[in-house]
Amino acid sequence: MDLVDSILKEGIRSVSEEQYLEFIEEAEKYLEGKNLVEKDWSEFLVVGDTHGDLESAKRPAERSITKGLPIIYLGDYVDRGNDQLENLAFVLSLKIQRPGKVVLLRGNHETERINRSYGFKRVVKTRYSSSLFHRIVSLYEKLPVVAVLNEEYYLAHGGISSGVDDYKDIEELEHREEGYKEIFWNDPGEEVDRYEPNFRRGGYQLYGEKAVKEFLDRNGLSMVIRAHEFYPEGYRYYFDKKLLSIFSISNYRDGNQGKFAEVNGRKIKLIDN
Ligand SMILES: [Mn+2]
Repeated sequence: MDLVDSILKEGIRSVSEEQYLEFIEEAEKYLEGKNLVEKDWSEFLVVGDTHGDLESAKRPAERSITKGLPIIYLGDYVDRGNDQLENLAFVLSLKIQRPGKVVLLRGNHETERINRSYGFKRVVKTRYSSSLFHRIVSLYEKLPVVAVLNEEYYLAHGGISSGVDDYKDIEELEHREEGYKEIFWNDPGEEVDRYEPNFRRGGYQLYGEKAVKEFLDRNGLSMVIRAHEFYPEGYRYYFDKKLLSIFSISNYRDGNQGKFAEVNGRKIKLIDN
């Protein structure tokens, strides 16, 4: 029985630290190990934040397998939820099983600093050890931050970065640079022209309609799809539908409805999760 089967049938208690560690090492071989991935997918599923909620990661995965569609997760797999180690193992197992049809992007919660404050470090230390936690943190470095699909869609956890004009330059960003971190921290702002400091996040940037349209035009792209923010209805369009923001966890707050997206060419269907 493989590790995810054990987790699904018998719970994380059935998995030893050594087994989890071996699984992380195996999964890491399948990750791209670069900042930017480009795919020619014209039909695909997109999933926003799942934060340790295994059910919200599983439902879109089942649809992607049934329909034979590739799937991209926009990051934030851990912190907050009840199944953090389980959810991380689940999405990594998808990558191992269908490496060319699954992309896992890095969210702002795939960082040591945030895991220290929002619960994942404690979860890993309580069940296993801090050395396993540090091994997982090093795996985060292998996750891409941006996917460009069909030379049309720009996907990232937070969105565009004030440091990046040409998306091809993302490949060269160092992980300690502000321009790299903005990709998984920034938020869109209706009142913002181009870029303004994002006080709500205690740093990074809000980006506005002009910044998005100029970025898309310059790069010959048509749309940004991102996650990173909660909406009761599970999604919100911004900037004349040049940007779609998705949140995929249901019952996260006050019976909210999570959504994921099914993209087919220019058509986007939002599906209850
Ligand atoms: Mn986030």
